[in-house]
Amino acid sequence: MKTCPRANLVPLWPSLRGVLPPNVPTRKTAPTHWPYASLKPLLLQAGELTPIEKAERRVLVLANPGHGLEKMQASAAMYLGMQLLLPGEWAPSHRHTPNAVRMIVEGEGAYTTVNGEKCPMARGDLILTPTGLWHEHGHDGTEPVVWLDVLDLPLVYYMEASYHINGARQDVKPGRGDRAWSRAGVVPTPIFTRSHKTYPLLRYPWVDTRAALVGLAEDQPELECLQVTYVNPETGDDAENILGFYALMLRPGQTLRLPARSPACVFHQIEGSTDVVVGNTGESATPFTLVEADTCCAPGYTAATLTNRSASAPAFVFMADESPLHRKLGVYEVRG
Ligand code: 1HN
Repeated sequence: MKTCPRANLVPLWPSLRGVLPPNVPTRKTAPTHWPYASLKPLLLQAGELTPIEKAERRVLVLANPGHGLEKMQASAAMYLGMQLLLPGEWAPSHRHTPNAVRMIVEGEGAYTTVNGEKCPMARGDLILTPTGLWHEHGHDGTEPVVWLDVLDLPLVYYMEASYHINGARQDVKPGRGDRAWSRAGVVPTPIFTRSHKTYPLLRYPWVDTRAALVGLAEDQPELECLQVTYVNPETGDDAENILGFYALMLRPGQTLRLPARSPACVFHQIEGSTDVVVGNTGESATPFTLVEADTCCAPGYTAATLTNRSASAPAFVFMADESPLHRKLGVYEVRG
């Protein structure tokens, strides 16, 4: 590129097509599969080699090669990491500007305390640690616990708005992040709700999410896309401001085509096994097979086809995407 460093000026015209390509944006996000079977031994090895006191958070980042591994990005706006906490360990309290969620992958007995609410971790649970809320992790159990962290870190960092503050161990208050809103349709009466929390629900137990999906499937046998969205139950808005979170059920043997949409998307297998084809079937399509605890990602403006590999049992998939961000910015598109 021709530049004029003395005046800090560059001509636009040689780069115009590059920054504004015809019809479809250029995407660095490559379809990528992170099998849990190859990740887990490395994470356990990190557990032996790296004390939690040194690491603060013991995480292997699921980095997208299209962005360059050192960028620690799964997509333009999403960060993914697998975190390991061993029995008795404690990851100290801090808060930061990026929003995070954790999807619990395996193990029992660990918890995240979020602004004083001690949220127990069980497989498939979703725990929110939104922007600005104190959070620390502890483990009273006997087995290693692993969870998937999903953050909007790449975006917040790009905005030059990413920073953290360390804090003291939190005083635990009553509540465990989930109980005030555990039944849809019967909610705490607003005039008596004194807390006025920005994030009224911090923990979404998998037993309830799974039951909602199974109930939806039984109630609406014609419904093709059995998907629920993790929302703020008070407002109905997405649970967090930048990334969206969803759980999907595939009926036995079902194939579901998800249309091409502008946001990039992450798939994580909670139960069962799913064939994922990223892109339109044909030459450019990338196939992955997700077994339990596997994770993959798809770039934006790209269709995906999901097939439950079992003919007898449902499959359950957790999804994260950049939809809330795209909608707020006015760039959200469905291409069909
Ligand atoms: C973080 O605060 C956690 O609290 C995990 O467990 C991963 C990655 C980047 C920035 C902050 C945690 C993180 C993180």
